[in-house]
Amino acid sequence: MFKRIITAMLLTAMFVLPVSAHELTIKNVSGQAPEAGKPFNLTVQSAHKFIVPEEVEILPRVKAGIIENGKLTASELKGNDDKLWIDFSVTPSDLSGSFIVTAIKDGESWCVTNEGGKSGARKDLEAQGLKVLSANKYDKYAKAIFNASHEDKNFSQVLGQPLEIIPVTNPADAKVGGYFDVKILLNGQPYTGPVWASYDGFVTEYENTYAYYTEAENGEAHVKITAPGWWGIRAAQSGLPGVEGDYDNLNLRAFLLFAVSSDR
Ligand SMILES: [Cu+2]
Repeated sequence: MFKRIITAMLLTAMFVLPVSAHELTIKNVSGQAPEAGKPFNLTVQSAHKFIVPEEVEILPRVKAGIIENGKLTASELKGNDDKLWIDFSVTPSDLSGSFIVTAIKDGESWCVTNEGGKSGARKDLEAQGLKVLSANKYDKYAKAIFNASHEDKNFSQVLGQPLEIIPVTNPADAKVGGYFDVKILLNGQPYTGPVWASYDGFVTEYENTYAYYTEAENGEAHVKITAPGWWGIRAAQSGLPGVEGDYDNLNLRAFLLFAVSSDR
């Protein structure tokens, strides 16, 4: 009897837990323009709303920096407890074209247990006597394009991230009323699945509320641009195979961020 009540409680706990996690994004909050050889200040944000900072991610699990010559130069990260974001800066060496900044979160194993949510490998928590109902890893990838220019090709670089949104449209050519085309790869293969998009300021009151929804087919998606500003396109893949004893499922989240100019 007692056991049955516990089981019922655990099942209830499972269903009331939020299914959507904080999304990882990047934003230039200062409005500073990048200059070659000078630090360009940015933030890594984690939130349920696009794009309202909500939580300082756990620093050791996050890496962020500029991609140059296909290589990530990791920046020093500083948690900002007042603003609820991570401050960092990148120093672009060349501004003849666009440059890519990425932020990556290694989610580690997150378990739902009989004593609530806990981080740690399934086998370690079980060894402590906990009942593990589910063990999930949420890895997140944000990729932002800055200094877009018409002649540039850098924007379409493929970084090889497990879930990656690659612009087909040059952000410099993105305009209100037009489509922004992307290619989405899941482990290097065309992704088929949901795609959301929104822009800074669209909805700040409600969580998980996006301006646009479509589905990628064979790795292709088309997002209609409806306002100028800082845009984010998001894809998500849940339920990938996990690692025995560590986590049952791997879940990937990706965001592509870029600016749409108002004067086109
Ligand atoms: Cu969350």
